[in-house]
Amino acid sequence: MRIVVLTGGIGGARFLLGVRAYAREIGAEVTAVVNVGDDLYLHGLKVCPDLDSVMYTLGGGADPERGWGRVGESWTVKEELAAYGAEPTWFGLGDKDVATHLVRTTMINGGYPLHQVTEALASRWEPGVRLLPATDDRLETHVVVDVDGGQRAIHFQEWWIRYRADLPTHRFVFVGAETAKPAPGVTEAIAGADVVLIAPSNPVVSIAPILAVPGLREAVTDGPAPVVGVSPIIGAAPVRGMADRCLAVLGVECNAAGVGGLYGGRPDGGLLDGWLVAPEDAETTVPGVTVRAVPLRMTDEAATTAMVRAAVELT
Ligand code: GDP
Ligand code: FO1
Ligand code: CA
Repeated sequence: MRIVVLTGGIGGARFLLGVRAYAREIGAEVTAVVNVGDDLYLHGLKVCPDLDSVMYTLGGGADPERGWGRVGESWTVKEELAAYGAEPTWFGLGDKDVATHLVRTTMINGGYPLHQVTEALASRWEPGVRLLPATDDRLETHVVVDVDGGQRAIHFQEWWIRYRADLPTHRFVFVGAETAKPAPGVTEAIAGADVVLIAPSNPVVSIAPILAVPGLREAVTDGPAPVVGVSPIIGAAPVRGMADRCLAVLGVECNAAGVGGLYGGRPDGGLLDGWLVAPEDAETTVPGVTVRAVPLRMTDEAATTAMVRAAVELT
């Protein structure tokens, strides 16, 4: 069996721990198609937060409390940059993490495409699933906001970290999406999948930028595999993070029905055949979609594996 997972960073990475465990049980192969919209250049270094969250989590090197970056991190580089007054000071690169960005940036500058760089980095971490960036091309999520008396587009990271998503916000723009191409292997993996899972990632800034790569959404909607999504919203709130603020910008209600409706049912040209919601959201309906309620809190690998089994069995 071949499983493809569309995923963002922390929520997606935790979900992938369960996908990997389930795949080991049944002898399946897993390909994760990872968001690159959060990526940015900082101090000359190419940083890929979602790819790194997935790689470090599956490789056993992630900080479990923060969710991003490396466990046992030190911050000398950050402190030294601050001593120079080097901006931005609101984004912190840990010392161990910097090594990843140095290797990545050297390879990118040497002409290697991001999927090959990702494969090279992952050979150290042995994540046990194939990690593919959604695209090798530069695709960045920017956010149109009112700030400092004017309307401006700022990078997603500045909106998320510096302003905690707490600015009058008009829309998200996936800069570069029009001309981006799916990374080699992405559409092939989707076309060859037995099931496509949409991780309980942020639908607006983790899943939407993946689907904004021309041809990628169509590969999923027109592909042979059933598509099952897992709700990142339990009750009326994200389990962590600020997906509520992202959904509000789109005018989508922050609940499992809102996100399910945003993805849409496949019979209506949407993505989903199946939608997993939490027991407290069991009344959720999405037109054209089979909805099932199961516990959706990824408290440990066994709970997450049970979620993944329920998702696959929904197809
Ligand atoms: P990010 O890129 O690092 O923001 O991570 P993702 O986009 O992959 O995941 C963020 C989403 O994961 C948030 O909207 C959370 O609500 C969701 N999430 C985190 N933990 C859980 C959990 O235990 N269960 C469910 N269902 N969703 C979760
Ligand atoms: N999140 C923060 O809240 N503050 C940071 O200083 C920060 C630094 C950082 C460095 C590398 C990395 O891979 C992720 C980092 N994150 C940080 C997390 C990240 O900005 C977001 O959580 C995700 O991009 C949202 O998916
Ligand atoms: Ca993300």
